[in-house]
Amino acid sequence: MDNSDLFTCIDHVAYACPDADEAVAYYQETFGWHELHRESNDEQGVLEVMVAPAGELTEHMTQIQILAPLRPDSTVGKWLENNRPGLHHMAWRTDDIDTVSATLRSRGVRLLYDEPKHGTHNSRINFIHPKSGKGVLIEIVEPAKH
Ligand code: CMX
Ligand code: CO
Repeated sequence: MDNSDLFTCIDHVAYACPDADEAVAYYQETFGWHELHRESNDEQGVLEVMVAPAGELTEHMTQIQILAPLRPDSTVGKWLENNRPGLHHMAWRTDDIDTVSATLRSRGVRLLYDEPKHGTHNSRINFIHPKSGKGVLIEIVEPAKH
C-alpha cells in the first residue's frame, strides 16, 4: 500500500464526558450541530453520539463523537477518573483496515487489538496506542460498505 493510500480523511474527533445528552444538547442549541446517529457499544462500554455540522454527511465530512461511559470500569469511565471532560481520541478513516494494520505493524506501530473490533455504524475499528501516536490515542476506522 502506497503511503498516500493509507487514510482518506479524519472520520471523527471524540469528546468524552459523563453526560452525553447534556453535551449533545449544548452542541445543537449553541453551535447548531446535528445529531446523526447514536448507539450503545457494550463491548467498548460507551454511549456514542455522532454529531455533524450539517444534517447529512458529505463524503469526507468530519464528525464529532460524543462519548459517555456506560459503566465506571469502562475505558472512558476510567479515563474520566483521571481527566476532566475533553478530547479523548481522533479517528482516521481508511478503506482497508486490514492492509493499513499490517503496514503499520511492519513499521513498529503498536495497535491495541490483534483483529479489528465493532465500531460505530457497523464500522471495523482498531486503535494506535498513544505511545505510538505521539501521545494521542488514534482510532482507525473502516466504515461499513453499503
Ligand atoms: N489519549 C492519550 N493518552 C492516553 C489516553 C488518551 N485517551 N488514555 C490513556 N492515555 C495514556 C495515559 O496518559 C498514560 O500515559 P503515561 O504512561 O505517559 O502516563 C498511558 O496512556 C496509560 O494510561 P492508563 O490510564 O493506564 O490507560 P490504559 O492503559 O488503561 O488505557 C488505552 C489506555 C489506550 C489502552 C485505552 O484508552 C483503550 O483501550 N482505548 C481504546 C478503546 C477506547 O478508547 N474505546 C472508547 C471509544 C470507542 C470508539 O471510539 O468507538
Ligand atoms: Co471513536
